[in-house]
Amino acid sequence: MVNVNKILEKYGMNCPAEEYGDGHINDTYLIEYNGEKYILQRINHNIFKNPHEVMENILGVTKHISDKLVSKGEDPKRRTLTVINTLDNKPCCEVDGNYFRMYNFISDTVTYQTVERPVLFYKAAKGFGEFFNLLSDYDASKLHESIPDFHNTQKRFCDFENSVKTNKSGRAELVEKEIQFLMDRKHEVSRIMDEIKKGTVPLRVTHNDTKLNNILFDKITDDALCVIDLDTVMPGSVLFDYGDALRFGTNPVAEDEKDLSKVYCDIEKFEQFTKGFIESLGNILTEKEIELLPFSAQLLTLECGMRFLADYIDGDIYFKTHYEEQNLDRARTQLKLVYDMELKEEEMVKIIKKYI
Ligand code: ADP
Ligand code: GN1
Ligand code: MG
Repeated sequence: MVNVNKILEKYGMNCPAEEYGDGHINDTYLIEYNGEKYILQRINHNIFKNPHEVMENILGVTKHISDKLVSKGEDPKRRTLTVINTLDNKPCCEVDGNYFRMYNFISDTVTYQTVERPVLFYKAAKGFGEFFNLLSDYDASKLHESIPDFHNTQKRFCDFENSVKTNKSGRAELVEKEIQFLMDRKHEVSRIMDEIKKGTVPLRVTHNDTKLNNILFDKITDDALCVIDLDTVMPGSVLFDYGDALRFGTNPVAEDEKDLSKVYCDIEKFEQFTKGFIESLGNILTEKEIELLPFSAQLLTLECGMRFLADYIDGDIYFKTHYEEQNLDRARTQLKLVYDMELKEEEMVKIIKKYI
């Protein structure tokens, strides 16, 4: 348990902190002090090994976005995160071996855990698209790689095979069917990385964690207002951002739904996201990127399922879990989604053609 008073002292604040949000990685708290709200976060340093570098990335990226919005005559206050410095002017502080940062709380916004209405997903795509466009001239060499090989699915597959071999928790025997599902797709896991190596899929500045709940929507207009969770902003492929958003948003139920008959890729939602994405970025996509759009949804979903399953086999050491089999439930929804996306590939191609 963190000592909130000791952390807030660093900011000259003294008030209670309330646990907040549904992230799998960091610990998030809502703070209310002198009538103003703030977000306090413990950066998970087992995952982000260098919190100072993460903060450097975030400061660079948010300043770039803010400057650009100002130059367009727009007010950046609710459109990008603002890091609140400590009393000694630092963007994060260390307390008892943990690292904390604070942001302004962007009020009158909502986050969604599922796409409640298809149009929300169109708006999400526009929001991520705008984020991406604002960063299109950001110097990628200024970014630290906060998690190396984050979407290197081939490397992730090797890690997964090692988890199965090591079988730290003794759970591998319980999930032979799921392991086999992944093994059957081993030949596909390097498809995007191979194109990156060839140069047919360019590296750009990408978000890399485009889950629906990493975007704040305006409570009144439902417009996508602000892209958050910037820890993984790194050079990557736009296919990672497209595929990962579809992984989370086309599934009509929770990521850990136990009833797999409820889990499928909702093609109407696929269409809404694709429409918004292509409207925002269609003119910059290469031929190879366009060709790989439907596959990227499958691959990013497969990758995430593989990570959940590996973590289950490793004994739940990476993703936060709230009950015993949660990582397994999460892995199963992802694999069911992959299966359904594979069946719907032709439909996806048709939709993409309609908007390109
Ligand atoms: P994690 O890395 O654990 O996913 P996030 O940065 O995504 O953490 O934050 C978790 C949740 O907290 C978000 O989904 C969002 O609902 C809320 N949140 C985070 N930052 C802000 C902010 N600045 N203003 C309002 N809500 C926020
Ligand atoms: C994690 O931090 P959060 O909850 O937005 C994870 C993503 C996964 C996602 C699965 C740094 O995202 O890569 O796709 O869970 N983030 C990290 O829900 O590993
Ligand atoms: Mg998040």
